[in-house]
Amino acid sequence: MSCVQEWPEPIVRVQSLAENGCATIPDRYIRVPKERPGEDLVAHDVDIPLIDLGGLFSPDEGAHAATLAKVGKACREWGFFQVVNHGVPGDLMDRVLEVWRQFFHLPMEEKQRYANSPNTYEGYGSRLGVEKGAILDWSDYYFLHYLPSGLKDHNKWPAHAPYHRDVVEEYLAEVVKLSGRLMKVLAINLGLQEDRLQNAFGGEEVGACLRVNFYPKCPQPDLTFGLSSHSDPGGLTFLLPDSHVSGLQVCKDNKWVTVKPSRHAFIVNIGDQMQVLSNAHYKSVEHRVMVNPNVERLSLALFYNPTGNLLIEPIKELVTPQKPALYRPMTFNEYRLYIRSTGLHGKSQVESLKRNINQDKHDHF
Ligand SMILES: O=C(O)CCC(=O)C(=O)O
Repeated sequence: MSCVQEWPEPIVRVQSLAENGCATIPDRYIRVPKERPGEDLVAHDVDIPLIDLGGLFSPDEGAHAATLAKVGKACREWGFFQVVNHGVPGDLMDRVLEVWRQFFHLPMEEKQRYANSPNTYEGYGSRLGVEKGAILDWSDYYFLHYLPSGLKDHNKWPAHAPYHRDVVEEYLAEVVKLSGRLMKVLAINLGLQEDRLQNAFGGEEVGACLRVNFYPKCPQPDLTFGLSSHSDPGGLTFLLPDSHVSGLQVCKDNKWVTVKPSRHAFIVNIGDQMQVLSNAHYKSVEHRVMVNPNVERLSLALFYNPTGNLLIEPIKELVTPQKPALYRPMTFNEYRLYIRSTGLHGKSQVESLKRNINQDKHDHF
C-alpha cells in the first residue's frame, strides 16, 4: 500500500521538547480554545466495565455464560472494557512495558536510526497524518507490523538490546492468542458461528500491528492532547497502559470518562471494522488521551485487524429488513489510508461509510 513518501515538515520529537525543560509548549501543539481538554463535560464516579475472563476457561457452564453476557453487554453499550484473568502472564506485561520504556530513554541519535516515513508508518514517529501545518499531538510512538507474517520485518524493530525482540515477540504471540479467543466470544454473542468474525477478518491472514505510545510530561496539559479524539480504524484493540498514571478518556453519552487502569489488565475496545461487520451491534467509540505535567506515560496498543485487501461489510446474517446493511463495503487498506493522510478526526470516517438507505432503496427499484 503506498501513501505519501515524506513528512510535509521536519519532524520534531515531543520528548526533546519536554526534555528541554520549556515552560510553554510550541503553537503547533495548542488546540483552539473550544477544542481544549477542559471544554468538555467529564463524567465522574463512573468507569468502563471491568470483566474477569476467568469464567471463559471454567468448566462451570453458568460462569461461562455469565462472562459471555458481560462481554456482550460491554461491546454493545460501551465499546470499551477492561479484562483481567485473561491468560497473558503479568510478568510478561511488566517486561514488555519495561523494554519499551528503555527504548524511549535511549539517546536521541540511537532512536533516530528507526525514524519512520508516512509510507508505511513503521518505526519511530511523532505525528499521524501528512497535512502541512496541522495541529499536532503531544506524543511520540513506535509502530511495527506483526501479522500477517509476510509483513513482519525484524530489521524495522529496535535492536538496541538483544532481549528486546524476544520479549516483544513473546508478548505479541500471547496477545494474538487472546485476540483469537475474544473474537470467538464476540461472534457467539452476535448469534454467529464462533469462527465467523475471524474468517471475515481473513482467517490465517488476519493482521496485527503494535503502536507503542510515549507521552512525555507536558508543561501545559490544558492546551493539548496526547492523542486527539478518534475511533480506532481496525478490528479490536488491546491496550496495555502504565497502570500508575491515567490519561485515557472514553466518550459515553457525550461525556468523557477517565479510565482507571487496573494492574495487569488489558483495555479492550471495538474498532471501526468490527462496528461495520457487526452492522453496528458493536460500537467503535471515540477516545482521547490527556497529558500530565508531572509524569510521562507509556501505552502499548495492539491492533487486531482484517487483512488489508478483503472487502469489509456488514455480515449477511446480521442484515435484516428491519436492520438493513448500514455501511457500504470497503477494504481495510483503503480505509486506513484516510487516517494515515489526515490524522485523527473523531468518528468522521466510519460515519462517512454510512449508506443512505432511502437513496439505496430508490436506486434499487
Ligand atoms: O494511550 C492510550 O491510552 C490510548 C492509545 C490509543 O488510543 C491508540 O493508540 O489508538
